[in-house]
Amino acid sequence: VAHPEHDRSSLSRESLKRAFLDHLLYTQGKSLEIASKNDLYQSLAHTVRDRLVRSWFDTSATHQKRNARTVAYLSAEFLMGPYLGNNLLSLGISHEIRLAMSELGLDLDELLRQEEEPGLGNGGLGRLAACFIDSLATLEVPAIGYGIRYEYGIFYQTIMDGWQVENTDAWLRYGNPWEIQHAEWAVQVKLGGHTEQYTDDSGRFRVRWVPEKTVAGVPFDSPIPGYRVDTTNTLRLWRAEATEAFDFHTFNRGDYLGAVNKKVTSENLTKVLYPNDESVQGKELRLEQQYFFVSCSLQDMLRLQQHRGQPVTSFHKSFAIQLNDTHPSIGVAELMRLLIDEHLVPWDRAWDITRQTFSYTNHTLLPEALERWPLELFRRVLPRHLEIIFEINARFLNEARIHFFGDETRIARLSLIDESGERYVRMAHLACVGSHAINGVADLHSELLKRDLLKDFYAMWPDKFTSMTNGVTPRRWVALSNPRMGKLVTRCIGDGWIKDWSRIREIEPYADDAAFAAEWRAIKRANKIDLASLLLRKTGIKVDPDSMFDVQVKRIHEYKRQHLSALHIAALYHRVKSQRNLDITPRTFIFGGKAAPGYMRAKLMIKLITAIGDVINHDPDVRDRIKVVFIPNFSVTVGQCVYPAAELSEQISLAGKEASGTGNMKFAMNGALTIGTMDGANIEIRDEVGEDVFFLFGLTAEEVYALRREGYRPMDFLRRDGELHAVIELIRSGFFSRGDSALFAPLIDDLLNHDPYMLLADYDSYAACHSRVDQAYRDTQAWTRMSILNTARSGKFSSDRAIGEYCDRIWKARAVPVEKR
Ligand code: DL6
Repeated sequence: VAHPEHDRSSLSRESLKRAFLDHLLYTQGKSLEIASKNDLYQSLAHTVRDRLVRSWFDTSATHQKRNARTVAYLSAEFLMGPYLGNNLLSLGISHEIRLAMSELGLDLDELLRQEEEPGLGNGGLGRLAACFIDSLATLEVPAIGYGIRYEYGIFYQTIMDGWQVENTDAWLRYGNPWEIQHAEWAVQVKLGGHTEQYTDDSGRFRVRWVPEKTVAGVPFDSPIPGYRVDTTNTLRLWRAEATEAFDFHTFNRGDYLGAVNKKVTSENLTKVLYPNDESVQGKELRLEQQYFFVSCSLQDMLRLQQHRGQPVTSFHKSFAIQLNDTHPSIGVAELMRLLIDEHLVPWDRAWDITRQTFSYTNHTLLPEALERWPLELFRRVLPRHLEIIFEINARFLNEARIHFFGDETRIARLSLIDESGERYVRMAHLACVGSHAINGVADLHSELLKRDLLKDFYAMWPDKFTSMTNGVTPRRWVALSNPRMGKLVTRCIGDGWIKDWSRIREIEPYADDAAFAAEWRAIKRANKIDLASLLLRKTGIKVDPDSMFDVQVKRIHEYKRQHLSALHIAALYHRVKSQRNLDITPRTFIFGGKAAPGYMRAKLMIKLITAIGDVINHDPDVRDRIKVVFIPNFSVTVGQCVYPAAELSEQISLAGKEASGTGNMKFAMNGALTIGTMDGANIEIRDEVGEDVFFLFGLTAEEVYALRREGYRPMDFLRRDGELHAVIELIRSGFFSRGDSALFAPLIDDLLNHDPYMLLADYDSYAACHSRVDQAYRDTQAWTRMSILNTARSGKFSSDRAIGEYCDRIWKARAVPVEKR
């Protein structure tokens, strides 16, 4: 972009340096001599942000002028990862900035490490949202990501005496250079109170909501640049603030402390991210958070609609709203409220608009993750919405009765209100009824939705259902995380893969090229050395970069079965101890992930892993052939170091439980082979890469159901397997817990008596599969070949492909190239 030297857009090295020093002086108030590392980082971040502003501006002007259909991605979580590196990549100035910094005596990598990652998400769902908005911008599709600007993101995890300890994540401590606050676009959000009926001037019957309180929503915008295109979309996150009117009201009554207290209460709304990924707790604050950001976002879209000079009745032509799981599903009732109560649109017309606007993605089959709100709590927080939901439900059930005449059991199952005991509002049902499209996130998951969780909706509206397999962005997960591999690939096939990951297929012929394979191996080794030094820094554990790096990083959950891996590691140890000279492939088992703070079983699983590791890592008989490391505070930043160094990717959930998985894709792109079950997107990964490039084990979803139907008895499986029996006895005896035989009893008793995730049923097959992995790894050339093929055939798993499908099949949105001014 050839802009004058003195403006804030120039990309020349000299002006980058000048701009950086300028920000150091005028934004941070420091000189190079006295600047802290944070000052330097902030100055660089501002320098880079300046360079995004023009295209950001041009993008919104183009979208407004063209009245282009805009995708609004509503998500309670956006796990963005650090911005600086990604923005440099998108602008194509990483190299120039590196040189500019080094001419000033600074190291770019050190500055990159200063960034506090905004941890505004729990895991898969939030990270998917981040990949999707990256792809939307890169594909030049008009889009806005709407979410919550939590003051505290996901907790910071440390490990003390082998246990998870949670610390607050004050990510905003030094300010966030990537956001711009737009107080002028603040909106008001009502909460609580009651409703009143009245007749308007034209004699029409209407309802007015008299809230108990009103909170202001203030937008904070961050630019989301597409990769090497002129499009820069927006991530708009809302912060709750007390409204002035409300403050004065209380203040004037002389209740100063009360006013301040209420101000604090209002602002609590966006204080903290709930740290549960697959379970809901029915907390009032959580419902308020959801409603708050959804109402802010819908009001904002209606403002934009007016700004574009469009009538509210063509809202659905201007916006396609995606509900990222049920967290924003209150949007269905809120859009109805805004249309009928505030814009006086008749019900039928409003319902038509609403249904054409929304679509819903389900991300989980786990029953404990299905959001439902006790009716009385819901009424207390959102009295008007409850009335609207009752009306939607009455009309919907009338329609359902035509489909399922006389089948009242099914009608009760379909209802938006669960009346089987205490009454609840079922949010997934609201999302289904109010959307024109419903999708799962991998083929198996979408099938199971149709067959099981949403079968009644499927019977009623089969055409609404579709499947959209997840994807991840190759920009962050390869270009940025694995620059060594990126360089090699670019040298061989050009850099087209960064924007079109399907082109990675072009490296397939190199799988048989000895020089390429040698380089591939050397890169993996260099990445392993980097990870080994990170592990040493974070845990004090020294690992051998020539051992196989066998990795399981993801949220800690029973269904993901980190404890299956723990059992297997303990069994290997048992084998090494009982056969002194056993010839095994040296392995480093690397774990990482957070457990929800109230999820005791998951926290105990972390303790089990670290306890087993503690014994193995210190036993001289093992002679470093096995190492076990739990890397604390797994995050996007840590992931960027882990995926490129992994050789084996553990994707071992019980079949039918993991909706898709996206870590499995990041590993595959970076050349790690998968050991996995037929679950989620593993199935499609195996289809793509080939069954000989995938280590498959375990029951299929069908077999899991059959076994459960027959009556699963875990002990039947234990008796068949002597080694497993010995391992379980070892754990139970307190061998890994300094003689404390009670510590792991809850885990072990559960395995023996219930084993809801069927570890014992899958154990033999898992252990046998690991023996195959062991053998395969010994043939270095064959392993390297598999690794290259694995990456070469991972083209399907880009979020660009996924977003292309959403645009074509659900959103009917298209690319709108930005006009530069
Ligand atoms: O779709 C993204 C991601 C999937 O890849 C994971 O399989 C799934 O577990 C995860 N789901 C959640 C649960 N949130 N809710 N509800 O994070 O979504």
